[in-house]
Amino acid sequence: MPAYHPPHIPSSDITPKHIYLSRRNFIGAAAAAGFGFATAGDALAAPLNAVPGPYKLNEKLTPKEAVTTYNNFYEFGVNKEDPAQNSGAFKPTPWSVKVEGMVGKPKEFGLDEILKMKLEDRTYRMRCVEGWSMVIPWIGFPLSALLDQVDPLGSAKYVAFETVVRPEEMPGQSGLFQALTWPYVEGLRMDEARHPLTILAVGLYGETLPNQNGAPIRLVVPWKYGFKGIKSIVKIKLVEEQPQTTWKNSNAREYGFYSNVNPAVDHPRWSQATEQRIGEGGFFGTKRVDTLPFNGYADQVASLYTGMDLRANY
Ligand SMILES: Nc1nc2c(c(=O)[nH]1)N[C@H]1C(S)=C(S)[C@@H](COP(=O)(O)O)O[C@H]1N2
Ligand SMILES: [Mo]
Repeated sequence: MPAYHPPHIPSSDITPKHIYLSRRNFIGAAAAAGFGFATAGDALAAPLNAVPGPYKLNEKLTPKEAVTTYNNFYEFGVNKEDPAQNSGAFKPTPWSVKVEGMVGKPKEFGLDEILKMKLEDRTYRMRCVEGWSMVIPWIGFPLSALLDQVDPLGSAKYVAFETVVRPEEMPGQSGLFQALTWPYVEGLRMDEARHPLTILAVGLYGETLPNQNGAPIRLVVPWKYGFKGIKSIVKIKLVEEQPQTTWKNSNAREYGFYSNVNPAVDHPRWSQATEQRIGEGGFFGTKRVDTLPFNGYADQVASLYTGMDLRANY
């Protein structure tokens, strides 16, 4: 069982320094040597075909080794290396996603059907609320395309998402200490869910998602802090009231429902003005870059929040 530490403190702050450093050197050496850092969760990776999507990003991609070994997925443990190491028993197939609630045509989508959606390459920045970021080449499709198939009712105001609960395959969901309450749940307002930047991702770097990144299907909302990107989704429900969200339930003062990336609003325990680009300036390098409003997507999304107090609802 992982030792308890408060959520969202970088493991470098809580792990005895020599252990953290030796782990870091080990991972760094493996990545530098250029061999695929095989992790338990990669076993089922299969190539996926996708067409180029909109929103080109001219930024250096975060190395795949970092994207797939430095993760937050508390169902597999609270340390960054836990998801890659502890997700080998997780079975992302067979899989289905129920879409229900305030819709004219509720439907359970099988994974094969989902993989037949028009898949696009979408390279996005991802900014974790902890102060680090990556640039990830996702493969996915607009959430909107899935919603269109179930005829949302006009009365539906929000979309609620749920991660699978499988304590027998997800070691962070069993044992004495539970980091969060399960299932992990997230939500978006309908216009956020419908925004063309919002995708359901089924792959990264040209292949199906590794378990540690949320196989077989997860949400990606690039202008919000990473925790909004709920992984291994089994249920999507259209609802009238603002849904429960896991991190807000865990600590409402620190993690709001909206959680739009905002360098001007500090986390109560640290600044959000800059971020560490994982993989640049050395694998776990110290290069920090400025955090951008809405994570650099303000042109496209700021209008969703006209008239809203972004300081109170960061
Ligand atoms: N079900 C579930 N989804 C989750 C999390 C989690 O613990 N459980 N962590 C979130 C957080 S805090 C981040 S930063 C991203 C990390 O995604 P990545 O590991 O693919 O980079 O996943 C998000 N989705
Ligand atoms: Mo995060």
